[in-house]
Amino acid sequence: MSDPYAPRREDKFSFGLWTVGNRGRDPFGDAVRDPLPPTAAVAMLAEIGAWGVNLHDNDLVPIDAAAAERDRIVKEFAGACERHGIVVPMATVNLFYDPVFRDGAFTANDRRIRAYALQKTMTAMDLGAQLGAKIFVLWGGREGTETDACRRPDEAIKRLREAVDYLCEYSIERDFGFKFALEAKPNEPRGDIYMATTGAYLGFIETLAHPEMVGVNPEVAHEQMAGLNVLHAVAQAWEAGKLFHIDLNDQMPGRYDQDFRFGSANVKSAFWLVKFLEDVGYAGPRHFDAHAYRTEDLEGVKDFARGCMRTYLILRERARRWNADPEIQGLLSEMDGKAGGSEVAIPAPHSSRHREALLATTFDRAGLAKRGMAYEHLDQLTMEVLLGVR
Ligand code: GLT
Ligand code: MN
Ligand code: MN
Repeated sequence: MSDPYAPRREDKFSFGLWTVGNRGRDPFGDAVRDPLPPTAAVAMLAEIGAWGVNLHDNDLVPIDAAAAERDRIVKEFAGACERHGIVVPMATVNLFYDPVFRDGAFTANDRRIRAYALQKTMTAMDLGAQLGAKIFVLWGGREGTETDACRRPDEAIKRLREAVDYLCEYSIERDFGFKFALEAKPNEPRGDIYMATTGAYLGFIETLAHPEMVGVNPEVAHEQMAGLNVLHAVAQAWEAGKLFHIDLNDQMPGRYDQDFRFGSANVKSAFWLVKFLEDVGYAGPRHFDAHAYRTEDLEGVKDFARGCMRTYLILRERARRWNADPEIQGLLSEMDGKAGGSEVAIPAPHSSRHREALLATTFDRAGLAKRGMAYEHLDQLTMEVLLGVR
């Protein structure tokens, strides 16, 4: 029998060059793995059954590359993608590594740096478009502060808006067809990063000149770093029609940015997230933005990447089982109180007839308050599905 947890192209699993290429450097220790050339990363992703590869401009093209060198590198990379049947669904720009961005990029106080950040992003959009990407992620890792003495935060928001509006115009003008996906993170590398949560970005997007072109890229670990429920953030994005991309990984709440293998730290949260994405029919890339433990060699990196996909597929199978479980479905169907014989429906939209009927209704408040919800039982059934005994 074929492996039911083997990844397939239609699962749309992708990895960033910076994820499988992560060399294990951290603030206290140097690299432990050799550089993984982009073309080798593509070959490896094909070998393990992934569908796509994502990149920052400088994951592929060195920041100081001359035009001819750039063209050679891009051609070679595009060739490798084609040979191995790997697509480039998403591209992004590195606005955080180079020292020029120490005070931020789009929000930096120095207007020349803001202009350079725009220029660098447009060049990265050219690259992404050339490789076929239709999603452009913007993660403002350096857009933040250690001291709020540096600028008023509302000024930073205005600068960010100007930048995103400018980039939307560029995509329209060049006919790239990009959808921008804004990625939030509460802190690290800055003491505080502006737009700390996905919810903050959802509010910001509505103030843009082209809100229809801009959505979000929630990252599991970034919400969890802030102690938030990532499922709720993802659900709000989905409900608003703004879930353009997703970064799957894992993290113990309250710790540094761990970027662990998907599902490895909070398996129950991962289960609800996979179940949600599958139930609603999210059709975008399932991108793993994580990296292997520092203890690993190249084989360990493959184990890490395979593990991300396999855990997703196991959780998907568990979610289907949960949905098909008659006892679980029975509990769900009793929740809304219809069985209690109430005549009061809650229709939308508001009508005067319904309003008057509702105002005239006598509720058995004490009786309603007594009803147990059976969520203990439901959660235990969930745990048993998840633990494989059901
Ligand atoms: C960086 C960060 C990620 C972002 C990437 C996109 S780069 O590794 O930690 O969360 O998604 O810029
Ligand atoms: Mn990310
Ligand atoms: Mn992260």
